[in-house]
Amino acid sequence: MIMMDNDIYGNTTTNEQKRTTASQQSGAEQGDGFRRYRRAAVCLGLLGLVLLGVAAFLCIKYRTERDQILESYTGLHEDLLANYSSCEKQKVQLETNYSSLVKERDQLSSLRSMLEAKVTQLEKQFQEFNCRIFQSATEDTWNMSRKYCREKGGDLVMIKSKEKQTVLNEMRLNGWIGLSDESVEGKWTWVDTTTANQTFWDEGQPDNWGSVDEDCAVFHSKDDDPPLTWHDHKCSSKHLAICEKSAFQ
Ligand SMILES: [Ca+2]
Ligand SMILES: [Ca+2]
Repeated sequence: MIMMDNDIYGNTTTNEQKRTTASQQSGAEQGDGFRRYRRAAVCLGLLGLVLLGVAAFLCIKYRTERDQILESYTGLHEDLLANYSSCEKQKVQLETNYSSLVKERDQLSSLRSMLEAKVTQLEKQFQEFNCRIFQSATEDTWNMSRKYCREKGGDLVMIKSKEKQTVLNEMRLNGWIGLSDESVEGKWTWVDTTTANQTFWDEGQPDNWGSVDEDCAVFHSKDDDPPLTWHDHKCSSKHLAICEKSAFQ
């Protein structure tokens, strides 16, 4: 019986030891599992933080770039509007200038037609006088101007009628005419030696101005009617030549 008790006691102890060992093994396993779970949780937490940080960084970067693009677009839009406004103003200005130029062109065209008609009329009138009028390009003395006209087949112009005087004045000519009193003071004669019976001296002319011997006649066009345009000048002074020659030369 005693042996049986010992056996029972021994078995009980062994069983308890086994349970204790099993319990310890189970506790150790639970501890390991808990640590693995904790490490896994920590890793997941860290991963989550990393992902959160990356997401926050990407979000900030996206917003920054978006703001920069919007700002750039706004600036570009304002520049385009400003350029468009400037172009519109230039367009209006160019249209105004164009209209002004067209108007000016039409006026000039009208003036040209009028002048051409006037020239045609004057040429016709000079054909009636059987002469053609031309001028020198440079100013010279009376004698040198007469020489110029003669070398061109003509002479300094003679004016023996009011009609011719009027036509020359309408041509707005200025220069020497073929009239002088060099031979006899006060006796004005034409280059063909005839005496000037009908004259068109300006008011106060001839006057030998300043007691200078002024012996040659100059034609100065003016708007007065009748056109009194002649002045006596020193023959050595310089003016353009008003020449005439036969219309048939
Ligand atoms: Ca004189
Ligand atoms: Ca004079």
